[in-house]
Amino acid sequence: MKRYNPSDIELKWQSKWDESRINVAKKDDNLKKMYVSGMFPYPSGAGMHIGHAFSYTIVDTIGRFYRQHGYNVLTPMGWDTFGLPSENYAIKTGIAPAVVTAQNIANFKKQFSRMGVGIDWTREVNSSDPEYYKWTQWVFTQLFDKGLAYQKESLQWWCPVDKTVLANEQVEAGNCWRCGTAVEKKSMKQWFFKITDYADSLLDELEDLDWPNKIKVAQTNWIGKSQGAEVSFKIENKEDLITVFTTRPDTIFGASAIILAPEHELSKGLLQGPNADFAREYIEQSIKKSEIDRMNDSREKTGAFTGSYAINPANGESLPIWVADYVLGGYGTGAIMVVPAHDERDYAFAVKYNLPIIKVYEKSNPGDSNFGGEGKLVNSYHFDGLETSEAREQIVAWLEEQWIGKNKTTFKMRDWLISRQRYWGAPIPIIHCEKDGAVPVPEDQLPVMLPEVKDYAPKGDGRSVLATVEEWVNTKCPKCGGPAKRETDTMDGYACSSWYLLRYTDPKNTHAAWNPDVVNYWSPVDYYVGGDHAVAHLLYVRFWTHVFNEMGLVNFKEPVKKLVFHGHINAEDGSKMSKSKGNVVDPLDVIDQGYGADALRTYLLFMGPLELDAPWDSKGIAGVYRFINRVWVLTQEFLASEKKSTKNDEALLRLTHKTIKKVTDDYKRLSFNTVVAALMEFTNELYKFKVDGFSEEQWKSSLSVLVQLIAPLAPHAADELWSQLDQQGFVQNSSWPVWDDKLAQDENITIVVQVNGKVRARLQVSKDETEDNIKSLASADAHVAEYLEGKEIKKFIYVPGRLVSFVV
Ligand code: ANZ
Repeated sequence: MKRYNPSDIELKWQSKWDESRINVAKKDDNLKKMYVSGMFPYPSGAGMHIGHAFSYTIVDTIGRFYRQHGYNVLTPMGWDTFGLPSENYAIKTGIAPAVVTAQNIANFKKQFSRMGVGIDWTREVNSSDPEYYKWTQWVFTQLFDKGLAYQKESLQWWCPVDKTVLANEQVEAGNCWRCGTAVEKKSMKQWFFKITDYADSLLDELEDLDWPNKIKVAQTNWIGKSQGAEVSFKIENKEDLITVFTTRPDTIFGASAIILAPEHELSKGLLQGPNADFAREYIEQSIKKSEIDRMNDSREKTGAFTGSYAINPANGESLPIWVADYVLGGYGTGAIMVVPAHDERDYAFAVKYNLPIIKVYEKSNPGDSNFGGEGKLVNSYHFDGLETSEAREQIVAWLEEQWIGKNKTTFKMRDWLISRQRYWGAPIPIIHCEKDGAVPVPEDQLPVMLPEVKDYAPKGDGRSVLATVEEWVNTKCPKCGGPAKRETDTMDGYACSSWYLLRYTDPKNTHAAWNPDVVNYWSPVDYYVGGDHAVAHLLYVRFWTHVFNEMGLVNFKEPVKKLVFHGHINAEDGSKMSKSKGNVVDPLDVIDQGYGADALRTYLLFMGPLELDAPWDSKGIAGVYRFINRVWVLTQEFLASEKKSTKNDEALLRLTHKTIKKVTDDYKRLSFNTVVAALMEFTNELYKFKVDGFSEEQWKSSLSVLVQLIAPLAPHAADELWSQLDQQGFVQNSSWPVWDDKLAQDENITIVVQVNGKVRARLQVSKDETEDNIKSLASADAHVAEYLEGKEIKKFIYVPGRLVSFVV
């Protein structure tokens, strides 16, 4: 009897798949398409890690499942190659980033192949390939033409010793992460994309997306839409007005001060009297603090009185004007009215600095905290007695009549800072001309190639090393032909990843970034798989697609229909895997230890619901290996047997149909852990049936079904057994087994699963299922698990045959 030895069969089938070009996808209007992609990886020198293995196994399993259903499946791959690690390596070694990148890609490709991940390599893209970044640059010029790319002076962190700009993450407690020097803010011209113009449409479209709730919430909070009003306050003895943004104009009678952000344009000009020097120093110090520190509400509030006063337009009262660092320069108008009675931060500030605390509404719910919430107005003259919501409208209308107030919607999201003063990125395709200003590079002159340099280190003047390549910098203005200089900033890598999903559909196009017909056939992506970038990438790619839609370049707004946001795989003890701790599991080691790719893939999907983090378990992988081995051995026994029995067993038939139904449903729900469990169960049952002997026809059919059902998980073993069973072609090209509803019918019942009173899932369980089993089935359900994750289950209720309910 042949033994199951993954290393004998896996390489063989991998080359057969490659030879037959089974994963090459062609547009075919007669076929239903299915576009499945992972987030393209950064090909690091360390090679593929377990997270890659997990992510791309999910992609591949979905792809194979739909191929077996006759879909025209697209599973492409590409490389996110620009960025700091390669550049830093180049600075250290002098080896060109492109050279190292090419080596790393070759290694990654081999590794994907070893995992059995089926990829259409004819569509490979690489973001640092000039053929690719030509079109990234082209998109930039399109955004520029639409007024969506602009240059603006903005304050950046600057290290006076290293003479370089630092990212927010590179400032540690006010000091440079490299040399420890106190950083400064330096005003520099930077390029931005106007994502804020799309804040509303990005919010609106979010609602209907089939994305995990937590990602939608993260994006909603990031966009941070806030409806309120702007109100202008006169300054005593001055012409200027201070405009504040408030979500609670109904509390204007309770204002007891005005606070300006330290960086507010009026703050220094208002300093007068004995406190002026202190306030000036306070402003200087505050500007240096990071926004994250300033937003930390647990910090004690600080501030300084400017010596000036404003007038409350509602009641004519004089309000001291302060400067305080908890008011941020970049949000709203950078100025607030302080209402200590109803805002927690203002309260803390007022207590510290002895400002009046004036209550201006009574809570409708007296038990509630004083802050926030609704009620009836008091101490507010003729508005007394109004509901707060009504008062908001009336007070704004009243201020509007006097031209000092209006409704205003504000967003937390800022424009996307795209400039990087680094070498290894796509050069921003702009030429600066004294006469014509910033001129985009015309399409026929793209790409603006990165020039070759010898030394990649920034020179310390805050510009990228590109600024030193004079023959590259000095050029002609595309408009007037006069002498001009190239922009020396490169683009943030997120620009490259904001359109690669479109490029995959038409990767060889040399006339355009893509052909709309081709993109519109394949897109949007049906399943997009990843475990990171909840906000940045997943928001930017939506933003660009909204713009492309407006430009008529694509016929959809949203690039991704279903987002599969998976958890992370931790070390056996539950801690994060990290090189320094030496607890990293290398997927290729696991394969080489003899488990093979099939067991690794199947185990990765068996670890739990995709959404959840899970610890690696070496016993677990051994168990899954044994399971595949059992499928193997059973097939060998069947092949070697005399097949004496001729009777077709009704129970075996029913079991087979039930399994097809259950497994198909679970695959569709991406509930792969329960797919594996069901196939293990099926295999166990088959072993029980075999004691009666094998009947040729029925067993061939049941084993073939088992092989087809396991194929998306363990494709190599599946193809091997498929051919041993004398079936034709690859399993991927066979058609998915169908079940007969009558045979698949179980005495099943439907159990409703609630979490905190909300229905989160409906479970199909056998009517004899035990309470314990139902509880674990319910908590393993992906939709339920999402709401249980990280929570303590306070109560569990089971109403037999009807309902389970978790209270967390
Ligand atoms: C008066 C007031 C009374 C406020 C009250 C709240 C409660 P969101 O919801 O986050 O938009 N604010 C406005 N601009 C700010 C800035 N640049 N930095 C810090 N805080 C700022 O919050 C809006 C509220 O946050 C505004 O409404 C303002 O305080 C404060 F009972 O005005 B409010």
